Amino acid sequence: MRRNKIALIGGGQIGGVLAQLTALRQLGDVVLFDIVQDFPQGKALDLAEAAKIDGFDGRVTGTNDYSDITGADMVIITAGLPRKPGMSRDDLLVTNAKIMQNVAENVKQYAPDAIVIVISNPLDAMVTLFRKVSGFPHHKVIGQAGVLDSSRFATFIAWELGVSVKDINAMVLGGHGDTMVPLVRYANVNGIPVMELLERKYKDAAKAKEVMTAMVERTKMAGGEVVKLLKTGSAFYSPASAAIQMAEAILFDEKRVLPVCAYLNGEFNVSGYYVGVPAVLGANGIEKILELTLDAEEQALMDNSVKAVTELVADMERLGF
Ligand code: TXD
Repeated sequence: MRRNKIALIGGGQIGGVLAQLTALRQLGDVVLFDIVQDFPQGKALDLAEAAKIDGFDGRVTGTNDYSDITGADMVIITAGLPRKPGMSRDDLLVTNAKIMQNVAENVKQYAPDAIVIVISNPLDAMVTLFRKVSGFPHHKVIGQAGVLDSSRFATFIAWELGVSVKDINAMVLGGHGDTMVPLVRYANVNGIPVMELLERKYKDAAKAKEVMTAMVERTKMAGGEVVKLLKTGSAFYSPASAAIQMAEAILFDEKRVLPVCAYLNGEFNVSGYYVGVPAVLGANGIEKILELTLDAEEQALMDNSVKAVTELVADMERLGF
C-alpha cells in the first residue's frame, strides 16, 4: 500500500508549518508547491534533512511544477497573500481570487480525486471560488476557519478559568470574519457550562457576562491581534495545526465533529453558501452537517454572519470571479 500523497499549494509561512506537521505526524509524502523559484525546494530540502533526527519516513519535496502533485490524495491550499497590519481580509479579495482561480484549474487537472482544504483568505470566498472553478463535489472541498477560531476561544476560556485547554469544548460558527459567532451557551468545561463557572468565580452574573463578552470579542479579533504584533504576515502556527486536525480526521476516517467551512444545502436555513458549521469529517470529506438549535440571539448573530458571507461572495462575483 502506498503512502498518502499530500500536496501543499503555497509554501509560505503556513505551508512550511503544514509540511513539517505532515512529516512529523507521518501523514504521508509531502509535495510543497509555490510559484517562487527554488523557494519550496529549499524548504523541502531543509525539512527532509531533519527526517533522520525526527524519525519520519515520508518524502518531502518542493516544486514549481504542478505536474508534481499528480494523484495527490489531499490538497491543502494556502496560496495567496496574507493580511498586512490594518488591512481587512476582504481587501485581499481580488488578489487572492486570481491566485485561487489558477490553483483550482491546476488541482483539477492534476489531482482530480483529492479532498481539498482551503485556508487562503478571505476564506469563505476562496473556498467558494475553488469549488466553482474545480467543479469538485461540495463535500470534498472544505474551508478551514472554525477549528482555529474555536481553538482561540477555548484558549481564552482556559486562561480565564485556570484549567487545561484540553478540557474546554467551545465552538465558533459562521463566516471567518468579524461577524463570526462564538457559541457562548454551548461552551463548557468537560460538560460544565463555562457561564456557570464564571458566575461562581465572580459571584456576580453581570461581571461573568462582561468577562465572557470580552473573550468573545477577543476571539473575533484574534487574527488581527496576531497581525498587529507580528508586523509582517499573519498567524501561521495555529492555522496550520487547525488544518492538520482536519486532514487527520479525513485521512484516518475519524468521523470527528469539527466546525468547518462547509457548503450548506438548506441546513441552518442556508442554501448555496459555504459557512462555518459543525460537521462530521471522515474519509469522504464532509460526511454530515450537524444542525443544532440556536436561540433567538444566536440565530440573529448567525444570520448576520451569513449575510456577511453572501455579501463577500456577491462582491467576488461582481468583480468577475
Ligand atoms: O484560518 C485561516 N483560514 C487563516 C488564513 C489564518 C491565517 C492566515 N490565513 C491566510 O492564509 C492568509 O491570509 C493567506 O491568504 C494564506 C497564507 O498565509 P501565509 O502566512 O502562509 O502567507 P505567505 O507566507 O505569504 O504564503 C503564501 C504563499 C507564498 O509563498 C506565495 O509565494 C505563494 O503563497 N503564492 C502562490 N502559490 C501558488 N500559486 C500562486 N499563484 C501563488 N501566489 C502566491
